[in-house]
Amino acid sequence: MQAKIDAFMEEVRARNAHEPEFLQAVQEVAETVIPYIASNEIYNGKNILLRMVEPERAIMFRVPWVDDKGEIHVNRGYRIQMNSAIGPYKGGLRFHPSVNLSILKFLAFEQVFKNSLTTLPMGGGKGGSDFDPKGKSDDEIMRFCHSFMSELFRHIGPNTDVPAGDIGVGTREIGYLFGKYRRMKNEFTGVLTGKGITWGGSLIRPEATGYGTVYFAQNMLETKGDSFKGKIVTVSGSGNVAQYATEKAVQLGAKVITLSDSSGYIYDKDGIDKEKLAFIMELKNERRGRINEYVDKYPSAVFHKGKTPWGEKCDIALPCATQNELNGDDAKTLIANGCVCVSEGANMPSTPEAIAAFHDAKIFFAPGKASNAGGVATSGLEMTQNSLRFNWTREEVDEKLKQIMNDIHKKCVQYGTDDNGYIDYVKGANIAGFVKVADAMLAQGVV
Ligand code: NDP
Ligand code: 2IT
Repeated sequence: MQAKIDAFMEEVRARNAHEPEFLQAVQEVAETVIPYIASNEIYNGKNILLRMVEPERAIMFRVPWVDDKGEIHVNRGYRIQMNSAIGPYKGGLRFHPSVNLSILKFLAFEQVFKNSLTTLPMGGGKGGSDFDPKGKSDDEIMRFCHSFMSELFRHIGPNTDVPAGDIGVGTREIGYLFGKYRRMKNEFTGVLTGKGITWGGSLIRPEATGYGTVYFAQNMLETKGDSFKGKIVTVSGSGNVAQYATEKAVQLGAKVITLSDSSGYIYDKDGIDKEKLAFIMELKNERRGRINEYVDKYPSAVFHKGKTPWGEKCDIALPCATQNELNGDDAKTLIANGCVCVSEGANMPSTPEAIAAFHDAKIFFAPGKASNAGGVATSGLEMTQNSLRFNWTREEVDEKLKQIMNDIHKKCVQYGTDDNGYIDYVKGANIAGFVKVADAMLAQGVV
């Protein structure tokens, strides 16, 4: 079996040699899905996985824009349309200086499996730009978004490809992108998700990724009769996902002791309560400040410059910042400190060495494609509401989100339970995500 996996990876590596993140994401899927294919006759000899690692389309374009001083800049824009076998391409846009083809292909590939797991009819895609929103004025952000959409608009549509937010893209950016699309197409359609509430957005979409990550962790804990009550939780990041993961964990009775950004992390031994979280939201979402400002406001907290939170003792860890932010040594430290549950809010935050350590220690580990699927699932619910021209209440959307996270958990248990009873959520998510897309691809022939 290992020889089959190695041969497959060799072929993928030869074609995508300079794409380490993409190869990392594919390797993880190959290791669990290739053995499954081998033992399931219908998928044999169809090269389905080889077809799935090749984007249906990858678009790359110039994004010129003018700053407040009148200087002209050029960034690179992308949209990877990975797989549309089960629905229109769906996935976020990331604006961050690290964005490149490898990162967007890994994200688009993960998105195909994640969207399949949500039970909703959505294919997978991802896009973005190496534009750095940090330190830019509102007007500069608007001009950049308008320029980006003046090319992207010809490749997307409510039945073709429906982008949303990701790192560096929130409601403000979606607003500017939507405005430009609407003007260019002369259409008001559900072409983007994460829209504002008065112009086609869904209640709970801002909360959905963070809430879903906690709901999924709750599902895992419940398999052993455990819960969030009284637990110590470390969270990384301080953006959209981290904020709402913190909110839900606190609501469920946990104490969240850390948050971070790319400059370091804050440790608050008293816990980040509702009032402190409101401060973080204002700091990050309105003033666009840095996390170290937290200790000016709450002097009993400590800022650890240039460090990640994984050295702090906790019961539950929620990595909600970015890929490969938690390595093998971090995982070993977490385990040694008694951590029993890791639920990924970010995409691929744990390195392969970290995942192996979690599996060896037999603790609960949920890969992002399962545990952070609540965001895109609620985007799917936004699309449904747009098509119905109707809005559901907060309670209705939250209930549907919970149900979807339950269903994803059940599927992971179905496909991921090992002979010794340990639930390998990586295997479960990969196989369950694969089956739906593969069956659709088989039914539609070689297209
Ligand atoms: P935001 O832009 O709102 O926040 C990102 C946070 O992560 C910030 O605190 C940022 O710090 C930190 N961060 C980003 N890059 C790095 C880095 N290289 N090193 C350290 N910290 C970093 O993004 P989101 O909260 O939306 O996204 C966070 C993660 O969740 C991403 O992996 C994203 O793909 C994933 N995700 C998001 C979904 C959504 O609906 N938004 C859905 C599913 C997954 P700083 O400000 O210093 O850059
Ligand atoms: O990684 C993700 O799932 C997202 N950034 C959300 C995508 C979406 O279409 O809502």
